[in-house]
Amino acid sequence: MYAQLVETGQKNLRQREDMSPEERAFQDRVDADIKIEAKDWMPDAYRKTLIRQIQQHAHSEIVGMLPEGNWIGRAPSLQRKAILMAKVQDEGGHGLYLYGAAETLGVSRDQMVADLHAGNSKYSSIFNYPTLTWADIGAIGWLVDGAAIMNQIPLCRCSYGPYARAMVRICKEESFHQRQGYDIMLKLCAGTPEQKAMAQDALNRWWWPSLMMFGPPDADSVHSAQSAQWKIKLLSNDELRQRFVDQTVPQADHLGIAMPDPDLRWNADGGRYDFGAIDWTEFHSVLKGNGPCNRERLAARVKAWDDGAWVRDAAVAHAAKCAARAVRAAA
Ligand code: BYC
Repeated sequence: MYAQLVETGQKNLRQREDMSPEERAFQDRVDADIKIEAKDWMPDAYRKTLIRQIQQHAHSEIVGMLPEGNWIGRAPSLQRKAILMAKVQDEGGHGLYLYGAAETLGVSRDQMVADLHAGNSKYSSIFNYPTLTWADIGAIGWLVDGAAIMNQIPLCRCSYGPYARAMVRICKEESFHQRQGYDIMLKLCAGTPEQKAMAQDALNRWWWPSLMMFGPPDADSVHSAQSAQWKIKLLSNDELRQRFVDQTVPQADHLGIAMPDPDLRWNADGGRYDFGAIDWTEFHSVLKGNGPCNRERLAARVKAWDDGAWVRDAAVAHAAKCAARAVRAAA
């Protein structure tokens, strides 16, 4: 279902002495924290790496609308419904900024969508899990958006200007999303025993997949070294995962619910929480297309694209009519 790894044409880190003069000048700009812009010269592998990452990110935003959109019609109050609708629309907007940023690198939106639908481009593993109860909407905002912010704040400082600038706005909106999720969890945890049990059950199911969002351990992360050299990645998968754990455990304590990890404990010497082993077999199985909802998610996206064909056709016909009218008026 999925391509296993995207080929960027570069297997090893390029050493300075192996670089062409153009590559050296490019690396110097990156090292000096000067943003790379769309029209600047860039190594082909840098361009391909960014297209790979930004389009996966865009797809994640769009596919990420599905599990939450599933609860708009069942939100427990008008206010919760309005908030959730706004959040899901925000995610659609994030997808558009990101597709726009990827287009500046020379790939078309149609190509990116075709890659997603053909299973040639990934989206975040997290969106292949189901939203079974209203508490899952709280857990997604708290944990999934929380993990997303942790990963995305450093991207606001990444070397590629259009991506970095898109991330600034996205991060502002994500922090509202995180707070609305935590607010749902606070309400449930202060409610009846049944409501608190729902919150605990959602935490149990979303905790480990949220930790997987940061990607494989650094030792197994094929793209990290090169992306770090190019300042696409400013912090490693494991560093970000650790920061997320350290930030989130006290929030669970405040809610009065327990992390589903018997090995979790405060490490006073290290100044961090040690946590249990992540099930990487599950992660790789989800990436291969075998998560609980992979097929459903892709089918929903393909159906939405097919159902929207008439809108795209109408927009193209309207644009052609306007252009013909302008030509006639100028004649
Ligand atoms: N899921 O060498 P690595 C959101 C892939 S949206 C699926 O470490 P890299 C939200 C990776 O792509 C959240 N695949 O890769 C939306 C690579 O495969 P390819 C999305 C994953 O790129 C709506 C292979 O594994 N955020 O938060 O250096 C509502 C090897 O990995 C995953 C972004 O996309 C995964 N979890 O680092 C609510 C942020 N992890 O491409 C919330 C931007 C790894 O060779 N992306 N893979 O086929 C990144 O920061 C980086 O791409 C990653 C991975 C840290 C995710």
